[in-house]
Amino acid sequence: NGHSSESRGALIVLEGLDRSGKSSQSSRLVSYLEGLGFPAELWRFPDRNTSVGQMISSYLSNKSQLDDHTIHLLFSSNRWEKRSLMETKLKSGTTLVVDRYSYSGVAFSSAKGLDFDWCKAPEKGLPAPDLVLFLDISPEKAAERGGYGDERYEQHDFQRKVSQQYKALEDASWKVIDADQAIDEVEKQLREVVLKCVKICKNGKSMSQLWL
Ligand code: Z5A
Ligand code: MG
Repeated sequence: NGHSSESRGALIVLEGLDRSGKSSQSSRLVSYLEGLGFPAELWRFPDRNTSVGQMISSYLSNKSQLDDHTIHLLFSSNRWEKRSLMETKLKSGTTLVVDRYSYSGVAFSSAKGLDFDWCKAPEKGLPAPDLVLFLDISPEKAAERGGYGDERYEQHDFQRKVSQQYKALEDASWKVIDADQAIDEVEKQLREVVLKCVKICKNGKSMSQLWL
């Protein structure tokens, strides 16, 4: 009815295994939205620019060792430290296209063997995505793309476990896209759902909190 509802930007998250195409597609989506006149920004987690992000970066590149629980909580606090800015941007009408979010947090840590619900707990109450675009690809196909680098987690059997944990997180906000298609075809399919979502949020869909 337009009385209490307020126009805002959409929180759109891209998830998927390594090399599934998240970073490529995130930046294409931002250009697409900007081209249509919708304010949009590209975000990514981990945000390696903060001091917490630098600890995470050092861990990922094997320059430091951390207990599995500790690194899990650092990834989570890296999202919490960006929460108020995320909310401010969304309320001001900017759509955020986010390369990885809490789903990566839970999928990677639980794939190591940490308790699934324990992994979800610190994420509860973060801004809930309006749309999660899951770029679906097998670990084998993903590995064919330029090969994995030297970072922790970039190994075959581990990626398979991550894939299983992702499946356990799927809910109604997810749109699963076959990521083993040509890059332009994936983009085309993403554009369609993203535009729909941005329009719904602009028309005042209320914001909600993750996993509460
Ligand atoms: N992690 C965690 O444990 N907990 C958390 O809370 C969070 C993250 C947030 C770093 O993340 C690690 O942190 C990550 C999860 C963990 N672990 N690992 N490994 P990251 O975001 O820095 O991860 P990444 O290594 O940057 O992901 P990625 O390898 O960059 O994948 P991507 O972004 O999905 O793919 P891409 O860069 O867009 O594309 C990869 C290549 O494939 C590239 O050469 C493209 O040109 C090519 N490509 C893309 N699409 C296609 C198609 N459709 N066809 C053919 N080729 C393609
Ligand atoms: Mg990436």
